[in-house]
Amino acid sequence: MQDRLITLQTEAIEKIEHASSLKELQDIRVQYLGKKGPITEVLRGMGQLPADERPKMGQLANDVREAITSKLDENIKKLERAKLDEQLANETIDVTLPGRPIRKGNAHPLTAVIEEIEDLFIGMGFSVAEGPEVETDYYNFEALNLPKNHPARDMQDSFFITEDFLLRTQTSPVQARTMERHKGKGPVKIISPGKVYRRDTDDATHSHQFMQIEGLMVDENVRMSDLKGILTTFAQKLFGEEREIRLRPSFFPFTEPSVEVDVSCFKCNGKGCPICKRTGWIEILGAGMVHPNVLEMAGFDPKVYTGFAFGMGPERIAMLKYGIEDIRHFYANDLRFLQQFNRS
Ligand code: 2U9
Repeated sequence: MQDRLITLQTEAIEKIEHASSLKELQDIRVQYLGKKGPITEVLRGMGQLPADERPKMGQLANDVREAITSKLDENIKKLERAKLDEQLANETIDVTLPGRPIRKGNAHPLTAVIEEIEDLFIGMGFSVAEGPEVETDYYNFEALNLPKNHPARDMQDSFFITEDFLLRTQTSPVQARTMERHKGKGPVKIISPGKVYRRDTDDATHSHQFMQIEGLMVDENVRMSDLKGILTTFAQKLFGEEREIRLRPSFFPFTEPSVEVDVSCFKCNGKGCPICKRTGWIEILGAGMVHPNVLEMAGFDPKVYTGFAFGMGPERIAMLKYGIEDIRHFYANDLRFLQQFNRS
């Protein structure tokens, strides 16, 4: 039995030495030290031994078990150490290596222009209002003094979804809804940015979906000069302090009187260049005094309240600002185009 134990120890240690994985070592532990292992078996045979020999044999058996256990632990540590070293070796980061440039994105040029314009009007006391893109015929047309079968309706081809619902053709319905919520009490001072839809053939200057920013101010004694003041400040903040604006008579069903608003050319300072088509002026938006019918339909008494409104196309502003010739660039998501606006 003594030899058996010694042999077992030698054999186990041998195997432990040649083990190349933690798993193998675990298997050796179970194989030799497990309940069904040979050492346990030897110990079970102890009963056949003379009583005086048992303690010695017992001690030997424990020594063998101890020897195998400590050898196992030693080699497990060695293998774990080796594994860690290998991991460290593979994972060592050469801190002298240059980092991978984190490609920082930036706001879409349209978003940048819209946020810049929003900040300008928020700075003048306007708040930003938003509303549904799927609008009712009432808010998109009738509330804006465009009754059913009004010829001006066809001016802008609309995406009708049903008899009464369409994709809004301008953000004016947001103002009409906001005025109604004021229950005939002023002041109302909002801008409404957002997507609008017109059944148009896309080309360099037209898109079936584009952005708009409209503005509205309704209160007692709001005059055209207030509109001119607000738009002058807007133009100077966006295109340069030395800019001037010019108002030309125009027509919109929802404003009376109506004007087209030009800004003095920021390329040639009004001397005339290709950007301003040699006129010295660039048209940037339309505006006017809110039509009394529109005030009335929204619950405001036109004898007490007056208001002004304006509307602009952010794409047009961004194209002027960045010298972009084709409106479709804004929607094509071509990184070569978008990366030009990196403000790194
Ligand atoms: C209410 C009353 C009046 C909004 C206005 C314009 C003039 C205008 C154009 C700008 C570029 C449309 O996208 S565009 O081609 N818009 O010129 N918009 S006045 O007038 C309103 C709006 C709401 C209740």
